[in-house]
Amino acid sequence: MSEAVLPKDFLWGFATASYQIEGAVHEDGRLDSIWDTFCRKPGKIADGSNGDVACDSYHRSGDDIALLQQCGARAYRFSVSWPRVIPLGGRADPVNRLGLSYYVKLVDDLIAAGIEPVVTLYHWDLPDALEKRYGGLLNRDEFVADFTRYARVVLEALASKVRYWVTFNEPWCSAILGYSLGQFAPGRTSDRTKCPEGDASTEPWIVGHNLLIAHGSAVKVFRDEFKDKIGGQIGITLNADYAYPWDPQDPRDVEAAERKLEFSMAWFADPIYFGKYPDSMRRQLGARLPDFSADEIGLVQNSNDFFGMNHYTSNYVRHLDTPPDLLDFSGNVASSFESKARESIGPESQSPWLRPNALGFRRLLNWISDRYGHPTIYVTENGTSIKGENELSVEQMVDDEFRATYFRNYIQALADAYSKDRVDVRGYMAWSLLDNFEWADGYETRFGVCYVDYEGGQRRVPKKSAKVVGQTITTLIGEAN
Ligand code: GBH
Repeated sequence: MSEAVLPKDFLWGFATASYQIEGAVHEDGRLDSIWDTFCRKPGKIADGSNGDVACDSYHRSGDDIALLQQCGARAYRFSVSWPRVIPLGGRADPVNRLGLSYYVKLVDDLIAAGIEPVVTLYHWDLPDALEKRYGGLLNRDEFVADFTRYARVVLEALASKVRYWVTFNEPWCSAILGYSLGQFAPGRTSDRTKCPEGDASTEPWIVGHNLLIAHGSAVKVFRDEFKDKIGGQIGITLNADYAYPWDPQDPRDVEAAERKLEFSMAWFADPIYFGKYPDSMRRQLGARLPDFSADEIGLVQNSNDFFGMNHYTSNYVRHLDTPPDLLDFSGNVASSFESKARESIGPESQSPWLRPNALGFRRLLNWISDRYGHPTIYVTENGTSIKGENELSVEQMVDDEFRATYFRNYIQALADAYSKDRVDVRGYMAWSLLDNFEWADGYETRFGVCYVDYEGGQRRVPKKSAKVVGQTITTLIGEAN
């Protein structure tokens, strides 16, 4: 019996998101999300694909649960598709009981299988009707009211059974990729070769602000109306890459690295924990960064029961001597995979932005813990793609040593943060249970610990990494022999 490093009740498992796995986009009353319409635009998705079928999990939740059991998972993080539950999205629009019942059954089946559901309310699939009706996430009052009602509908159905709630997944991605770079739905940007509409100098900051208020409003509903049902906790999931200074001897690079973390994590976490945006953001963005009214900050401040964290990779960050560009969203820095001393951050994966560097994970856990007064952290996503994986035979694909090594190193880094650095990290969800629709990268990039044969009847085969996640964690919990 090995020595226990992680707590006995450590919550671990695997994560997915509705649009990436469910398919069945027009079944049982579901209407389009902004991702359905975005995928139909030419040139947006690498392989021209979409989520029409994906992993067909709408019809195969039994298979998914069987896989989770095979992997030994204690928890499963999935997201609810708003356009399935309220197809037209709005607070006066009808609830679709058929859509809702898919999630009720999923939760019941998970619990019957001994697996704790972790439910995300919003993982990027806004009802397209709301985008068309009033500009979606850009319209503060309408969006907040509609999201709040949607949250209440889902909570009414599930709050007596679900103890872990995430309001929004990665608001940074919704705001920057959706409204600055235009890589994600709705694809707005200042780049007129990509989209006829959008203003990347203002819209991302408005969207981020509106997401924070919508989060705070849903948390209030949860706490006022539902928390007493079975207790339970609610939080938002934020993403950031860790930032190492390019030249650790240069204080301007040390500052630049800090600033980049502020422009990613602290953009959302500072308002929640401190009631204000970071000074570095206010300084650079001025009035383009909205102000919180007293009512708004009353909703946002202290609205996290836990800190949800998604993390994949790290960068070296260098200061710039030129003034910030109007469209800059990173704190006027340059990011790279090589330091001044020519150290490489890590080996390539299939995703151009992702290179494994497990120490960065430990550092980021510490950065969050130190800055925000040692909050309870749940890691709600962590994982990797593999360069060239999609070109391999199935036999080769399931022997995913690169991913297995990634998980061993990252989980060890988490255990070090917990046991040596006293970071209060109590859960870990690997991304992802399944190969799935990887947004703008389509199906060419795989993140699953289980292989999915999209053309071959949706066969699912656990890869080596599926076992490694469980073995590594249970050993650290002190359960394995
Ligand atoms: C997660 O985001 C998502 O929550 C999940 O749905 C997704 O499948 C998973 O990652 C794997 O990608 O284009 O160079 O400007 C991860 C965080 C941050 C990753 C932004 C992509 C793009 C950087 N994402 N990043 S870039």
